[in-house]
Amino acid sequence: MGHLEAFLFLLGALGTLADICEIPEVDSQLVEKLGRRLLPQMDLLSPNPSIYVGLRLSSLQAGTQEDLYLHRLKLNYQQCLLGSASRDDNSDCQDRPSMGQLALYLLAVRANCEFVRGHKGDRLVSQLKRFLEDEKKAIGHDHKGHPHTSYYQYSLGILALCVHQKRVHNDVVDKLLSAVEHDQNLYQSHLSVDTAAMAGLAFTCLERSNFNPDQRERITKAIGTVRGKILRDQTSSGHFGNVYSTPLALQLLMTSPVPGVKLGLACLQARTALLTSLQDGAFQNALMISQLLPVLNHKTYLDLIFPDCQAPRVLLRPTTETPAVTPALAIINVTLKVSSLVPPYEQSFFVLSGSSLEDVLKMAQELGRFTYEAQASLSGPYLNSVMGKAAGEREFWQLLQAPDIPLLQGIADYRPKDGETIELRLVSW
Ligand code: B12
Repeated sequence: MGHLEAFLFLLGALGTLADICEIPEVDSQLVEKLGRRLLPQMDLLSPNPSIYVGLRLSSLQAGTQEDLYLHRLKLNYQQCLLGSASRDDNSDCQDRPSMGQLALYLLAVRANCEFVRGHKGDRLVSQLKRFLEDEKKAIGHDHKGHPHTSYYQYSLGILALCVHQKRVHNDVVDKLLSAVEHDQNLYQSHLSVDTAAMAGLAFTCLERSNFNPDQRERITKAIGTVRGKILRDQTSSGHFGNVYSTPLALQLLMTSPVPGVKLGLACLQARTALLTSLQDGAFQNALMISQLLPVLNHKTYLDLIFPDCQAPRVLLRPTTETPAVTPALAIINVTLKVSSLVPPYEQSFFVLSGSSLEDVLKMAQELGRFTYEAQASLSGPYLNSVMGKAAGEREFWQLLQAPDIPLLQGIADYRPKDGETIELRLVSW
């Protein structure tokens, strides 16, 4: 090859590289440390399907603990979703799993290279289809309504059916397509990066499986739209949206190249940003870890179409090491504020440094004048009521660092700093 040809070849190779989102290898010890944080979570009472999916798509495994976990997931979801008799027997089954939880459960089954089958499997699939039909009705013919859950869960539902090779009705897909198409026209997009990524994963699965050939063109266009949105939402630090939406965003961007876009560079910047966040300890929450682990193993939820259950994975062992330095105990001052209610509430508390926001809420409740309620979710405790005022439909109690910075973590994970004021604000979404 002459010099010119070699130069052109190199240019071509670099051009192709620029179109591909690849995440270079991350230090395996760092990945293991992250994976080990899931182990104690796997002993908790209600199993979390996202943790199982995350582990199976990672380079790590939890041995027999993992098999037991899947067994518990199956028992739990089948009992809670099928048949009222078994529901009475099972005290773990307080709430019926939502559409998104059922979808995640089906992803977990597929992560073990199984297809849902038999009478029970068919009933779960029918149930998920029914959930989607109900949501479709809630959105309405004119697309003016909203799903009872969210477009995130709607996308999860379509994705789960798709990886199980179950066809989804064109009408159901149409609602998600319309949500993305209408969002595109808005100056400020309403779909979060997480939701856009999940919708993109669902569409890409449909595109690859060719399940909805009549809608193929719209599906391909919608994939381009959500990818474009995610790339536009890259921050100066490199994250797509924020640190916690970056894993799902990368999952989508990794699925296929985008011609003419410097995708490779954007993904490298995201990887660097993620590594910095990892080293800063940003990933403590099990659900967030479960969305990140596949990315660090170059996998995405689309790998559940044809999962590789023989791939070697490193066995995780619980750590025996104790923290090198015990942080000095200090007392800090945190102020809690609720302005959305009459009369407003504001009170300062002295708590140990390192306390979570949940610890502060508990203390406020114990001392009187303040009450709250939280409900368990796959992400941890979700604050749903403050001073007896429960968030209504499409409302939520937003957590803010006063005056106006929304927190990126929930009440159990966020640790206020000395002198900080935390506001709980009832807002619509
Ligand atoms: C939809 C959504 C919401 C909706 C939920 C309502 C609804 N009807 O769906 C709204 C807009 C209300 C919301 C609120 C918040 N959210 Co949100 N949310 C999501 C999203 C996009 C999907 C969640 C979902 O449906 N999962 C699938 C279902 C099957 O799982 P699930 O456990 O049953 O779902 C429930 C919980 O996830 C819960 N929920 C939603 N967000 C959060 C956040 C936390 C910390 C907790 C404990 C629970 C929780 O609502 C879901 C529906 O009931 C995720 C994205 C993601 N990557 O996971 C972000 C996400 C989980 N949310 C996040 C955050 C930070 C929040 C807030 C804390 C923001 C704030 N500053 O107030 C609040 C929660 C405050 C509170 N009261 O406790 C972060 C969490 C990061 C982390 N470190 O854990 C994520 C990852 C988004 C992000 N990239 O920043 N959220």
